Amino acid sequence: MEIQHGTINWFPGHMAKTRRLLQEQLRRVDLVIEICDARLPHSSRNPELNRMISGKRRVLFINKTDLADPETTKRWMSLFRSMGEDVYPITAVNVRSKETIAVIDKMTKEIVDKAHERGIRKNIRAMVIGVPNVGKSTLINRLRSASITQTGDRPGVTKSNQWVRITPYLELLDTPGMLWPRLDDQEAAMKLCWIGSVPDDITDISQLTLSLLNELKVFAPESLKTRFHVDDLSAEGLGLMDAVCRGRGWLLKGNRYDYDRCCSIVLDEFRSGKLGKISLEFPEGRKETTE
Ligand SMILES: Nc1nc2c(ncn2[C@@H]2O[C@H](COP(=O)(O)OP(=O)(O)O)[C@@H](O)[C@H]2O)c(=O)[nH]1
Ligand SMILES: [Mg+2]
Repeated sequence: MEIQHGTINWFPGHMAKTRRLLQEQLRRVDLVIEICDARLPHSSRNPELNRMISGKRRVLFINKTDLADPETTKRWMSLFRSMGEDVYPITAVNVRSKETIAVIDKMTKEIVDKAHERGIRKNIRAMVIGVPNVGKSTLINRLRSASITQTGDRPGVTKSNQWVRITPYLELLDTPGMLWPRLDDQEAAMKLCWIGSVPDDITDISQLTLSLLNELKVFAPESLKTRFHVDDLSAEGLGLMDAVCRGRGWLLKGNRYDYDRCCSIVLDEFRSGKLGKISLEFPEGRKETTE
């Protein structure tokens, strides 16, 4: 098998369109809800965002906390809070809707109160943004289904303008994921591939899998032993993938290793949390670089 070591760079035309769309909608929203991935709280945040939404009220939801190491997530929360950010951990697939809506209410209370003083009942509009695959649509859908159950509203009414009513006074706007034009940091770019924010087909899947297996040796060696039955953690490069194939019995005719199967299953098991709660980056030493 040959492994391609290409540079990951991905900014299709529709992303530029997405950026324009977000900029247009920004004027109409009271709050920006940014979502990032708890396994990658720094690198799954779009660095362009600060410029785009300066002056807007914003809140950060760290999602997929079920897939990340809880202690590491706590440390990220402390770092972001120490920098003055409003940040809350969530698990969108199992969202606590009351708590989540309470956070949004708290963030927009001042606007609602001011309007109330003038005798106006303010309808709050919040835009949900983030890189692809962080759980934007899941969060909105789960909050919406919770509200349907509570209000007896009819399901399945798709709104053409994508605004989704969550409560009588709150609407959320789902948006397409947005990456930034230059993925300068290749290590971060690779990690964005692992969490599925960059499509697999723009990079070499075997390079992706090998680099993930190498990372697991450092951050989650137990998962290699228990899940893939790799005993010798000193294996490197293709040797590591061979060991995984042997461990799980992924063999083709003639005892050749089934690398295709290996790549797809390793990535799938990592993404679905079967390898454990694994954080891919840590807050220590990040203060200067996180804006
Ligand atoms: N384990 C886990 N998976 C999640 C969570 N939130 C979303 N997902 C999954 O992540 C994938 C992408 O979610 P989606 O809402 O489409 O992301 P979007 O691209 O940001 O809209 C889906 O397979 C979701 O089921 C979460 O809190 N935990
Ligand atoms: Mg979506």
